Amino acid sequence: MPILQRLTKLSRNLYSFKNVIQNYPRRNESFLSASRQTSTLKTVLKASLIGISIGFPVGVVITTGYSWYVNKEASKTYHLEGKVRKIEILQNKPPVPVSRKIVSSVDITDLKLTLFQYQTCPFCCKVRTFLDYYGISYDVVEVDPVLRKEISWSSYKKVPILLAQVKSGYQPLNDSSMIISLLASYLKDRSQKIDDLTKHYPSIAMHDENKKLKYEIMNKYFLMYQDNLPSDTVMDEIMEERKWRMWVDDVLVHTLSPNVYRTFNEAYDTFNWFCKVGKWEEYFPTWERLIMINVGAIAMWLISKRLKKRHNLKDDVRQSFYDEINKWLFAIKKRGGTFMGGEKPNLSDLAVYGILKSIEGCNAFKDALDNTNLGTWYNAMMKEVETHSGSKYLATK
Ligand SMILES: N[C@@H](CCC(=O)N[C@@H](CS)C(=O)NCC(=O)O)C(=O)O
Repeated sequence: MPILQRLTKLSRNLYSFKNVIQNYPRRNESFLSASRQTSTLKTVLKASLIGISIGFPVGVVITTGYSWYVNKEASKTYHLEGKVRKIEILQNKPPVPVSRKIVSSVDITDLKLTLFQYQTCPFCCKVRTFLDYYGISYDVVEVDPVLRKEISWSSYKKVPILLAQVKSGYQPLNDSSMIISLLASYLKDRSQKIDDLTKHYPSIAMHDENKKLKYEIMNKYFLMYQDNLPSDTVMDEIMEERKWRMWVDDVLVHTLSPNVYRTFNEAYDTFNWFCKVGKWEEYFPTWERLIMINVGAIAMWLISKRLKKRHNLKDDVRQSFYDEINKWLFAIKKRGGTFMGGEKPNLSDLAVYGILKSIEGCNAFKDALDNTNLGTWYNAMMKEVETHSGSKYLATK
């Protein structure tokens, strides 16, 4: 190698050695900060490990404890699984004053009915719609939704309860869909006895997905035809009607609360409307009414948030409400008549109308009229129900 070349290489080597020396402290510093980072990471890891080692067993203990408790509670009632809860006939009418009498001049049935209800409960509106459409007279007992003392005689704690006078006393009928199926079966053949029909709708004990014991009413969407089974074509229509009645209870009704209690102000307006149409001023003292409005509005506003989640409604709850209404209207259009039942309403028309009637005075209902084509069907239904047009189809005995 020529001497000049060697000298150049030496100077380059010396330069890079100097660089290494000069950079050493900086490299050292970054080494130091890296080691600091490592120790921070270690601390975080340690903390997480401690957290996990405490949190995990605590979590396990809580979860195991809770499921042990749920299983223990459920085991107390497992023997009841499949048991029928008999709904006894009452010897005497409960001593509760009747709030008002609905007297229909076209009533050709000899039914003697008392409806225990809240005026704006969707399930109660559904039963009233059925009775009004067929022009059946009935007494109404308005129940206080907070104290519910008017139904203290009943082991079933929800409304509607329909009390039907039978030969041996008063037969309580629980659950709106069961009440409607039973009465519709009776109207097809009025030689049947109400208390005999009740036996086709037993209340059976079962545990739900949370292992809680509840009573489910069997056949509540089924009409009893006895020996007069309908033809296959009619059967198809009956199945379609049944499908929509179930949709009303399982889907449509769950869009109501998150909509009418959407904000605190809406909840408060809704309860004030309930007070007005339910004539609470007439039936309940001021202190009771104030509790009903204020406790009700706050509670329902809070609960409606949970209901929105539970029933998977969209963030804009109105949209979920419009979607379901549109689904219903589209099915009617596809079928090709004014109603789901064709040219006269069937039980699913009565159910949808009844449910929507319960929120007629709320903003959610007005918004639905403005944003969907609900109005045409709804007004046609209103005419049918208010003129008791169903009574035309009842055969005289
Ligand atoms: N499946 C029943 C539901 C009745 C129902 O949930 N009624 C509500 C009033 S809208 C009630 O009484 N709730 C009281 C409670 O759950 O304690 C029916 O169709 O009648």
